[in-house]
Amino acid sequence: MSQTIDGSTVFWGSVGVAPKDVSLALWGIGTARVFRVHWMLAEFGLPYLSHRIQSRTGETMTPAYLKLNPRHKIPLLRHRSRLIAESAAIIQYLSETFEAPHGFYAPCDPGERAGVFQWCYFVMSELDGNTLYVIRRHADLSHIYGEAPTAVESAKAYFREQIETVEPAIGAGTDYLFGAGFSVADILLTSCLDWALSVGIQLPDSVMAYRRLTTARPAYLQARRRNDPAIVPPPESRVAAPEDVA
Ligand SMILES: N[C@@H](CCC(=O)N[C@@H](CS)C(=O)NCC(=O)O)C(=O)O
Repeated sequence: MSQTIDGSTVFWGSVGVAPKDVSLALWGIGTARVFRVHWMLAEFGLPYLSHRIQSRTGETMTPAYLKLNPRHKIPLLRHRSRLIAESAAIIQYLSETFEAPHGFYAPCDPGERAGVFQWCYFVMSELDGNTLYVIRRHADLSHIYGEAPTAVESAKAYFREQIETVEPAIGAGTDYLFGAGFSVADILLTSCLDWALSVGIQLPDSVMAYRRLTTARPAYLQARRRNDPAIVPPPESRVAAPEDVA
């Protein structure tokens, strides 16, 4: 269920919850990093305000936004008065703050949490930072960061090498990273697989099968729509902007 608050804010809600009552707001749409948070919120069925700002449109550089996030990045989450940046930190925070739905793996034991962190940091450093973002900087954004075809090719090769290390955890692609339990690490990994495919990196068969498993989740499809800059929010109703989002 959704309501358009104004041209740039949508309330993704649930029955019986009004926009003025929600404690969560997310800034950002349109990128793989932001998508992770929409996906997590959809998995947990949490109502939130979605401020539909995009990167490289000037919207992350306004004085109002810089006050919220001086690093001028999306995603940014607000939960009550707390602001949290960094997609991996945001989804981990949500998994520890709200009750996990059935089948979601969000352990409390420090050793088990370390297992989740291990995958999260691997995905964020080896796949996101060291490879996919290098490709983005020196291919799509080469007008800003400079052309570096050798760096792009070696990043693609490195991604292929690193992704092979995931295979023992996912079997033939029939398991999530933690077996039957879906976790924040699966959200991070799948977002990087989508990103890799979009830049022409071929993935092993088992990894493709794993991706079919994760992307068949209803929350993934919901989040794709919520993250899509092209969707015109469904006009289920139009309501006045709460003070919170002015
Ligand atoms: N490590 C950060 C990366 C965030 C990031 O780089 N966001 C980009 C869009 S994907 C952005 O906001 N760019 C706008 C800018 O640099 O002004 C995360 O995972 O959240």
